[in-house]
Amino acid sequence: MVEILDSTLREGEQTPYVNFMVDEKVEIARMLDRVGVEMIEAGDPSVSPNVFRAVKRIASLGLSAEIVAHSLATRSGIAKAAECGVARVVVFYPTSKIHLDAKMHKGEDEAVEWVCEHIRYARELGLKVRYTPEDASRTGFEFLVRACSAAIQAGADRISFADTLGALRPHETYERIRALREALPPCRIDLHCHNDYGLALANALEGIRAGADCIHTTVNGMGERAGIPDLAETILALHNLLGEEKYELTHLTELSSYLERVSGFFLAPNKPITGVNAFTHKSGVHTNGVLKDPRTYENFDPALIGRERRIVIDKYTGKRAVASRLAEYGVEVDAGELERIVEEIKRVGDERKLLHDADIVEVAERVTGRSIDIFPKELNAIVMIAVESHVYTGAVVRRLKNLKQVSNVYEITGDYDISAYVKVPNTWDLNNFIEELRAMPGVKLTDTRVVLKKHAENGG
Ligand code: HCA
Ligand code: CU
Repeated sequence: MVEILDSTLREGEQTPYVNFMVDEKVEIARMLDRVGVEMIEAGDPSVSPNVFRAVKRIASLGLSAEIVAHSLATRSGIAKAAECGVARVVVFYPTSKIHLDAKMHKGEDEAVEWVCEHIRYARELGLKVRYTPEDASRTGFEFLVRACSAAIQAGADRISFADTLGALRPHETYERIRALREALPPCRIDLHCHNDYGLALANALEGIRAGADCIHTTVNGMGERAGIPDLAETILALHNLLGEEKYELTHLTELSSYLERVSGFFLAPNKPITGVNAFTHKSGVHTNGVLKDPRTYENFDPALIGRERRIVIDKYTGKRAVASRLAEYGVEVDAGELERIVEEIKRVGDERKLLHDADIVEVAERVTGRSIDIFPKELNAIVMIAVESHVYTGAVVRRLKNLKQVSNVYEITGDYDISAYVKVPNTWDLNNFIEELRAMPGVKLTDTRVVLKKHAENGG
């Protein structure tokens, strides 16, 4: 049965310019546990005091996932991992000639001896051990087998085959893992595939097919350079292509958004599964197909991961999509009108970069000669309020909270002191509300912004 180790908190934090706060890490670990990943690599406690704190806290949460600490093959690193109370430590040490020569200045025999000594130390401290031969994919096969076999002998029960540079092609990963599986004594094999040629997930899937047990992922595919396989893509591939249904798919979108928010590392729109365009259809041929039967251009229903299909209306769009968009606004048109509306959309589309829904409705109005009222039944606005300097802000807040039009009130920094979220039936009522507000004692100035579109709150 395939397993997933998620390393967002370790490899993911190695993404350039990304640093998580301890509380954020705890939240991420909880969310990963809800998804159901088997292992969470929480960090290398030797990196900094806060990484140490985060690993320790995550280890104490009582999550179902096994909590793993990463460490170089040093006694102090392994001791720190044990202090954090994790179940497992990773002892990582390179095996490729280039890494041994350039970084470690060690020969092969010395390297094996060093690794085994540290694995034995970790076992003495009561830790389970995964051994990672760093740069395994560029290591001579015979030496790789020798190093891994010795590590298993010394007490490691897992080997992470690290394609540290993402240098392999899928068929090579298959062959390498196949041979490794046959050559090694019983152990679990993890696949840590970097994405330097965009082949990480393909490599990982080939590794599984060849008999490996576990795929390493990060949320949003974060990590050094081009990162490693994305958690959501991996889970959907396992679920839909390999029939592995044990993971909870509904949290993936939320987890990805949360990571974007706390990391400042944003996804490309065309990113599979979690990118904004992953379920958006544009050309007439595609939208027509999808509206007749979504299976024409969707591998699976986006609702599976809590997402929605979107259809873009512009010069590529056909009649069916335009009719369906107009129907969303309760606008019905006959066949002749529809034809002319689509023609007009193509003409307007050639002149503009973006067509908004309002433009489409305007075209429909022009073509049909009917006025179309698509304004929402409720108007939402954000009203910013500056308070007189001698007035206590809290007093104005209290008054605002008693007004039925106000749904939320915030005290804020900047030129204004208060921001209120207001819901009224129409512009007339909004105007009256603002007048009332201006007359309120203590209110010096207001600034009102009408909300055009409300998006779901980040992170649910
Ligand atoms: C690194 C180490 C590592 C380790 C992978 C693992 C790699 O280069 O920072 O422990 O499975 O890619 O080799 O991330
Ligand atoms: Cu890595």
